[in-house]
Amino acid sequence: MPLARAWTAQRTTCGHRHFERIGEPCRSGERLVELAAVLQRSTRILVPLLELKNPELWLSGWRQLPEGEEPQTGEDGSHSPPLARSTAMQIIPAIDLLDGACVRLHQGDYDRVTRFSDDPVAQAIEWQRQGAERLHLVDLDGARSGEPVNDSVVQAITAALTIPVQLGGGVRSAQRAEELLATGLDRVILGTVAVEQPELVRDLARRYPGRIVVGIDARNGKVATRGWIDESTVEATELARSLEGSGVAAIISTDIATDGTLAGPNLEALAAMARASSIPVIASGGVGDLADLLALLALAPLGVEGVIVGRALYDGRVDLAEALAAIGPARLQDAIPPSIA
Ligand code: AMZ
Repeated sequence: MPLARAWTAQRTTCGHRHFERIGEPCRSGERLVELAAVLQRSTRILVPLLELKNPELWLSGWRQLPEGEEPQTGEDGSHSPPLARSTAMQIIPAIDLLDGACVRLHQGDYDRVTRFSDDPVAQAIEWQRQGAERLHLVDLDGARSGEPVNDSVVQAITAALTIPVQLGGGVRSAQRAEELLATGLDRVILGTVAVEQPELVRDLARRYPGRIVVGIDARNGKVATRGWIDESTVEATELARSLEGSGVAAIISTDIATDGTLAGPNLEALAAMARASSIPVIASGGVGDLADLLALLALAPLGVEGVIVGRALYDGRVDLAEALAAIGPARLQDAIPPSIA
């Protein structure tokens, strides 16, 4: 589909704003298109190409200008108030714990481990210092064995931070979930039991509103369990659909094939997960750079409200502060370069 030359945004305090396509900087795989604000000479916005190509993903308020209608210039040339921020996404750094250390696995494979830090508490404090608003913890030993293994580290991290912390991996009973919620964790993530004991998830979600999250980890569209070693016959989207109305706070949707690969998130799978229910979706797996995060932003209107970032943060490919400025709640529009002002 050819890209239109001009768009107009309607959801602002001052009526219509018009934008014009100014080029494709090809920062990463030609994913980004820049739109210049015609009325607002001082601002520029970056819109993921995916969003522009697929009108279904357009943010509310975007519409293509009708044929022949040109974007108008400002009457007095003065700066208008900034464009209303129509969307943002929470960026959640991940700390995966294996034998007390902070690691990343490649596609969840316990034989392909990269060790990033032997001091997960210091690492957690560092993510908080850099602006994280929430931390994602996984007890990888727990996910594999079904038993808690890294509790002392988890507790030290929770005690050291002021931001909310969520934990998944090996939470297989109501008692265990309740214990964790009582020790200062904001949310617990249930994966295997969501497939094996769906009633347990519903019961906990009813009793702990806003604090139960379901992790749906998919390989070829089917849910994997027990450290992703077992494969079920349950479709990931079907599981998401079945959770509608259960009261779970969010679904963390992980695409195992992309997890730990930096290859870019599986946007189609995420869009399908978001459409399967009205439960907010947190994207997990595959983020490799800032362009990936911007591409994900296009899914925000579908209900993707957050993204878990792991390896890309540890490798330094994504700078947390920069990512927060690009897609986080305080997301700013960048100043227009003098060459096109
Ligand atoms: O990387 C893995 N092999 C892995 C992983 N990251 N296996 C499980 N997990 C995570 C899931 C979810 O957050 O993404 O553990 C949690 C699920 O654990 P359980 O024990 O409830 O299935």
